Amino acid sequence: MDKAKIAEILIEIGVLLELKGENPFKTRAYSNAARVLENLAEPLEKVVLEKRLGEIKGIGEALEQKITELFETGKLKYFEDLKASIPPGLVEMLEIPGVGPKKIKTLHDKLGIENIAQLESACKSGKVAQLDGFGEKTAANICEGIQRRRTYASKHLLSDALRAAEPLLDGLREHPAVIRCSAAGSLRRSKETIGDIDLLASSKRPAEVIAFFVAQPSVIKVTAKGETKASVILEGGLQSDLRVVSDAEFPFALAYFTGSKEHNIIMRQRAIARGLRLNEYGLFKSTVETRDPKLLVRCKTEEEIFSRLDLSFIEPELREDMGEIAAAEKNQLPKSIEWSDFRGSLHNHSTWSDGHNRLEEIAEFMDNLGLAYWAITDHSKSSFQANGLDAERLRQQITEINKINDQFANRGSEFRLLKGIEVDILKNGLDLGEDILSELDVVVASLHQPSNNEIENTKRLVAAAKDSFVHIIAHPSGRLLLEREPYPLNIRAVIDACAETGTWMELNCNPRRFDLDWRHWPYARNRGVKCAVNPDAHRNENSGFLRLGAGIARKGWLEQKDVVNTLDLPALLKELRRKRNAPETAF
Ligand code: DGT
Ligand code: CA
Ligand code: CA
Ligand code: ZN
Repeated sequence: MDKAKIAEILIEIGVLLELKGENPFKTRAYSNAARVLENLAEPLEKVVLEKRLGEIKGIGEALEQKITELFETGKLKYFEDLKASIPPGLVEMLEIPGVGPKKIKTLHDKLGIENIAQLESACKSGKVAQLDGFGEKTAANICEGIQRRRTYASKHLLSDALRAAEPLLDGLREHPAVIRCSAAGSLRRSKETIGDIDLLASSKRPAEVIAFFVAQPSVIKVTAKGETKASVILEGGLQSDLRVVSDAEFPFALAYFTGSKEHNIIMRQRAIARGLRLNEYGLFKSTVETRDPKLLVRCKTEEEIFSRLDLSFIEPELREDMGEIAAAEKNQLPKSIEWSDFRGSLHNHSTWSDGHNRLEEIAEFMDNLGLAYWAITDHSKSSFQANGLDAERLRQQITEINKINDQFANRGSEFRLLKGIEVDILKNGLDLGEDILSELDVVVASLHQPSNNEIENTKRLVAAAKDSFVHIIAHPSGRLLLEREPYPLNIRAVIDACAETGTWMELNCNPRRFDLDWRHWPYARNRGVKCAVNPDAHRNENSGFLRLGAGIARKGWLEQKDVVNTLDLPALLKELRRKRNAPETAF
């Protein structure tokens, strides 16, 4: 078992012990040990083999033995016994936002609550509000959290759905009985969260394709299986539907099952207005519902279907009933950005704060990817839990980056790290002063500790946008998909402030964020606000988020010219200098 997995189990043990009401020193020892393991400089294997675990600060004899057992066997009897001694309903309650082990223990001890259903009814009957340390507000929050969890449980992150879908699609593509295949549904539309994975294939031998699909290694349960369609549950709990159609039907089925439902309804009406019928089987010369092949208007591709309805091709990401059909009619659809348009990224972390890679490693990696620049924007000092930088350390980092850039220049490479910071927006302004900010190439500003007051949050973000040293407002809403709602904010006011001051807004493309939401981008774009699609990378592999970010940017109707990190380095540097040189009144 590797050390990340072991650390995870240690953390879980700490939580379970807290649920049991063990003393806080004992419970904290486990989370401390987990952190120590994660930050271990040498390979765990070496330390275990040389029996030196016990010598490490934060790991006593008992922990040494447990870590060794996990490392060697992948199991831990102590952990299994501990889990078995706690009702599973109590552990499940931890998934409710704002409900921690201490509260759960109180609820269990005082009200005998053992699962989420009992907790919900106790909240509604007012029993929870009467408990010491709870109150009306807490009870209401718990209720809301339970409801939210219910909706979230049926949704999955785009990144998780893609990871599950790709091997399935690869398998279908190579299958001899498959003619064409594609993802459909919300996955093809690149929605930020996915209900289920819809797959479509065309074949003359559908039964073979269905049999192949349900036998895939990632399938843990087959929930429905017919001649031409099947539904399965995949590892991780995602559901996937496969439909197999004839190749003549394929483009129509693809258009239909790509959706969205709202988009389909308008397309259907458009067909009817032309004396035609559009459904999953075809486009028919008929005034009544039919699937009669003699009436079929043959189309080999989706493009031909759109064209037959006097529309230019609408990219799947745009099919959300956000005005795309009216725009397609007038040939005014955006020329969607492609992920290969990106030249770099403007918001990322290194080991100087909470990132996992050193500056040199980052530079090498991004240069090898063919990118032209990569901004290092570690956290500022107020984010002390993320080891944020003060002015002094930031100056050291600047020196370090200059050195690395010189090395690249000396070997004739044009790749550059950009010097930057992700500066916290505090109640009374930015976390760092102008003297140091002025030495940086790029300043990204984030609200990491919002208040629960809309006016207050809006004021802080607007002030940051007006600051002539801030280039980008990062993850403006603060949401975490399926986890945390946005903080209260007047987002239009923030967009307007960015438009007036020439400040850029981030489309943070960490798949848990995708923030600013794609639904706001058409407004921002119309106001002239430029977008930075930023992976907010904490490790080199996170550069892959850019690809997901392109999908979300396309949903936001963004084109290459709207996105600043598609600029080449000289053009980008010029744009970065523009805001600082501009007099405040110029906008
Ligand atoms: P999801 O799975 O909740 O993330 O969202 P979708 O869009 O993938 O929805 P899903 O899986 O229920 O259905 C896939 C597509 O099938 C959907 O986008 C449009 C089409 N579809 C499903 N039901 C209907 C319907 O009742 N009417 C129409 N016009 N289209 C439908
Ligand atoms: Ca779906
Ligand atoms: Ca479906
Ligand atoms: Zn960040």
